[in-house]
Amino acid sequence: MSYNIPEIVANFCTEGNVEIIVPFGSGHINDTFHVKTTNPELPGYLLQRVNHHVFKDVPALMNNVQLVTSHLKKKLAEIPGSNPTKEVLTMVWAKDKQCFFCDTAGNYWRMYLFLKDTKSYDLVLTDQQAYEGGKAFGKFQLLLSDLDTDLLFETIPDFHNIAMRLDRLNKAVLADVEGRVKEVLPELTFVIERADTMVTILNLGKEGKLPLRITHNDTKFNNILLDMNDHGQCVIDLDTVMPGYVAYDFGDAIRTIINTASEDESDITKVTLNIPLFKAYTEGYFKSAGSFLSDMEVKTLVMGVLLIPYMQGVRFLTDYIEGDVYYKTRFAEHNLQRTRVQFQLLKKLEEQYVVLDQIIQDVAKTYTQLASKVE
Ligand code: ADP
Ligand code: GN1
Ligand code: MG
Repeated sequence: MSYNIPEIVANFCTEGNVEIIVPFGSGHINDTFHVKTTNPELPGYLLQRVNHHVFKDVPALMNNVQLVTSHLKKKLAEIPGSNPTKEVLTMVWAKDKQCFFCDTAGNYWRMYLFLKDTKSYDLVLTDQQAYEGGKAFGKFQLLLSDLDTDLLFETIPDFHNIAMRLDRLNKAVLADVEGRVKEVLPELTFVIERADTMVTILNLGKEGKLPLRITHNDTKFNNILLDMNDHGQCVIDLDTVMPGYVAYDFGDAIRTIINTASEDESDITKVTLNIPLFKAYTEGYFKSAGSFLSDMEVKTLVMGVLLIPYMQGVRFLTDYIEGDVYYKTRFAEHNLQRTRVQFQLLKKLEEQYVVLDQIIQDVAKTYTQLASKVE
């Protein structure tokens, strides 16, 4: 799809003349562009078309983003040495005084200040990056822990509800619109074998044993911007910030950090676990979030580490069976390849379940001991 981007940019309150617009990032849902201006002093802008087939109520979503970013900026302003402009996304308003612009074709656009001298990583390379990622997502949850969850609109209902995801997969199998079910029987067996054990977090939540907090819900590692020294700078991609369980955010981050292969690797033998990166992320996460996590939340973190690759595999598989209607794909079996990577990752994680849980419990214990010494 091509858009008249200069015309769209003209609807926002920008400074300087637009010089060049480049497609940006590797997201699967929205379209992102870096808008550069002729003024070298200005970092430019980040323009995004929000996918309104996925996010059915973009104005309500943008209201969430507005609430979350202003809350984060207010909280950071109280912390000495913080820089809210660098550490939180800043929205650029449209000329009609809304925080988005809707074009004549019904596409929704939004703009942020471009954060220069930052990097996002699809694959994590060093322990420091993983540690900084954990610190950044933990701090994000901490700073939002006093924002009323009721204020946030659920941008995708039942986003991390595994029972609903399995139901959707079941319906896709029954409809089999593309005739692809016959190709994925081993994957379906894999899903069925684990379905009963994957509802534990959901059930603990329903029983009132886990608090609903404001969580990010898309903690892929590339949704953190690191600065040029690999320090965590800003958590981005706020479309799915809504009430959730911390184990979901933990599991999604680990899914993208611990895997030595990319999310769509064609050779699944390359999927192995980098346990030092797991430990580093866990340490960073507890450094920021250790003060507010309940014992039950700590216990469920390892369950999130299994659940999220499972759920992600279920989602890719459903999309494959439904004919690739949700995620951007570059070739016919892209979603199937992604599914196989998630399921291979899950197999490896299952083998190391005890080791991973021990690391979490050790880090939690160290954190509690240190915290009690400070008191
Ligand atoms: P998607 O929903 O498609 O994943 P993101 O909001 O994550 O979109 O943005 C895509 C990429 O654009 C990010 O991975 C990051 O590299 C870059 N990016 C996003 N926001 C900014 C920003 N404000 N400044 C600089 N780069 C950004
Ligand atoms: C999508 O937009 P992006 O690429 O950051 C998806 C996430 C998945 C991820 C898998 C709204 O995230 O839930 O975990 O792909 N976002 C949505 O890579 O569905
Ligand atoms: Mg993203």
